[in-house]
Amino acid sequence: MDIQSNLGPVCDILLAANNVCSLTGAGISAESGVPTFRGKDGLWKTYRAEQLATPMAFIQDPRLIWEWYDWRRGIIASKEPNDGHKVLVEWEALFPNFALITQNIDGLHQRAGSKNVIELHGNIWKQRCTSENTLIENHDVPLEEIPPHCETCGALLRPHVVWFGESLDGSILQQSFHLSAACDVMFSIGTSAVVQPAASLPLSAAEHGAKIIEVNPDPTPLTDFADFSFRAKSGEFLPVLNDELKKRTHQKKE
Ligand code: BV8
Repeated sequence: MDIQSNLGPVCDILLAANNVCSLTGAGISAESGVPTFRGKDGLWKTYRAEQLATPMAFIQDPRLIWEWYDWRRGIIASKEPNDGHKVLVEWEALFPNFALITQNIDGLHQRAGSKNVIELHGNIWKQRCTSENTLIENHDVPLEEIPPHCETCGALLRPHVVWFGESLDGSILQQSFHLSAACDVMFSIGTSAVVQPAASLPLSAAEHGAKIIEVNPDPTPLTDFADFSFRAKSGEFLPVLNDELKKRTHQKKE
């Protein structure tokens, strides 16, 4: 889809919108240097993420799984949010109601300055006691102890993330589907749109009449359902769209 000729129509839709929602995936952090989940850089040792991000893998070898998360934490801690993250921070103030729903666990949206981030799959900087279910936040890089143990009861800690085969937090999921159904525009940014139930959010938005805008260098299963699908990197495209939006907002005020 040609960017220049479609910026105008997209801006018109956004400037008329009250509720704007954005679903992000690993691709929005790619330009920060964080490996995506399924990209060629997504491998660790000889394992694919889907083999490691499961409860069974953790039960079988908690040390291996924590080594993987420790490696990811080290990479994320050394990177910075990119211009794509920063545009979404601006949109919290620009639109009357802006909702940011992310599949990412890297915390880069928060580090960029986004205040209200709905984390569907948890957060790599939080750990949960496997016995008491208590939550702690820990930013040590590298981790002092692998695998880490609860200081209160000594039980194993696990990453506070949602693994494959695990259900998402019911209230977070309900809130996300409510926001998707209520929005006028839904962005799908940097996600391969294959992981459920997150991938159903833009489809739910479309069913309720929202315009769908996808930003991804590659086509995805969502592409055919999108009103606009830009073959672009989010860190490059979002600032271009944001500049055009601000120009038109300024013109509107004159
Ligand atoms: C659930 C946290 C109910 C962990 C993640 C069989 C058994 C059990 C379950 C299933 C099953 N079959 C299907 C399922 C459901 C399963 C699922 O969807 N599987 C898929 C793979 C088919 N889902 C679940 O299990 C979910 N739970 O359904 O519970 C249940 C319970 C029991 C039994 C059945 C059902 C839980 C899913 C959550 C899993 N946890 N992460 C961790 O991170 O360690 S998911 C993981 O994938 C990440 O969170 C990631 O965010 C997410 C989605 O991936 P993407 O973000 O899209 O990343 P990806 O690499 O795929 O794509 C990146 C994209 O960016 C690409 O398109 C690329 O082109 C683009 N890109 C690259 N550069 C840029 C860019 N875009 C823009 N700019 C750039 N510069």
